[in-house]
Amino acid sequence: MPPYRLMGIVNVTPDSFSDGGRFLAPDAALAHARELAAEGAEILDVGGESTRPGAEPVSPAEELRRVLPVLEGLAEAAPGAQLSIDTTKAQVARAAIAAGAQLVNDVSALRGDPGMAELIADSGVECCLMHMLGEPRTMQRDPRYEDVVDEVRAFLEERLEFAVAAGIPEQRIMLDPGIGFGKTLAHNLELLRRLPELAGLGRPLVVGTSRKGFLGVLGARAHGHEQPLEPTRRLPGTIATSVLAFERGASVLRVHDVAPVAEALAVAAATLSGDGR
Ligand code: HH2
Repeated sequence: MPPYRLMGIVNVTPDSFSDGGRFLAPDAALAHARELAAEGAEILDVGGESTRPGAEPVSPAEELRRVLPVLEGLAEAAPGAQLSIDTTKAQVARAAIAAGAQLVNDVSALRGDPGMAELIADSGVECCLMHMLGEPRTMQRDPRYEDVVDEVRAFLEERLEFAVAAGIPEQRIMLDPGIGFGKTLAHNLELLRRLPELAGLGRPLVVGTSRKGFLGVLGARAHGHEQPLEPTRRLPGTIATSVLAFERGASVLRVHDVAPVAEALAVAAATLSGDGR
């Protein structure tokens, strides 16, 4: 068993920053998710609401209309994969769990919906708690920290305590620094560079850099261009940061392009362990 897991991103949205609209039809999303599972995604993260900077909120009914057929289809079509629901709403999570989701990926870290913690505690599923400064509509307007790593660490520690106090066993909780969620390029780099400080919290770390804006900026600089690279051209940066995050303690990598990241991580893990068999 590799010392990491890949979480494949299944965005059933018209407006996600990198693949909005491509997989809005349930059949297209299902086919895409099956492909990600075949490429090595042990977790499939299904989301019906974009959290890109500036995104407008979606109603629970609309979110459910998008994600439920995909989760129901995947429960049959990809029985080996762990299904994750990317939502901040308890109503959406409840129906998703009934349809087969075993993990709730809550980018609000249980702050978005007062019913979410109890639902997760009672239903026995796992959860991922992510750091975000502000909310998606406004989070990239001049985010500031004294020390981003210290502040993210303190936040995650507090949310972990909150979740445990609400009845969610610690073994069912993963933590995520929330790359790109209310963070500048420098903040993202600092968090990745000092990831071992977050690994010190003792829970598995999820890291999602896939195709994010800071990789567009750094990638463009590498070519001497001013305009950030388009999201679909950010795979080299996604691989570099995913490998480094793994080396610094991440155990789940959330990515759009599963096959190439799986290959890069296999090589990185073999190199680190020296095990060529
Ligand atoms: N990033 C996004 C969404 N959900 N969840 C976790 N735990 N960690 C992340 O870094 C994370 C996340 C944003 O990426 P994407 O889903 O591709 O975009 P969008 O929110 O526009 O659908």
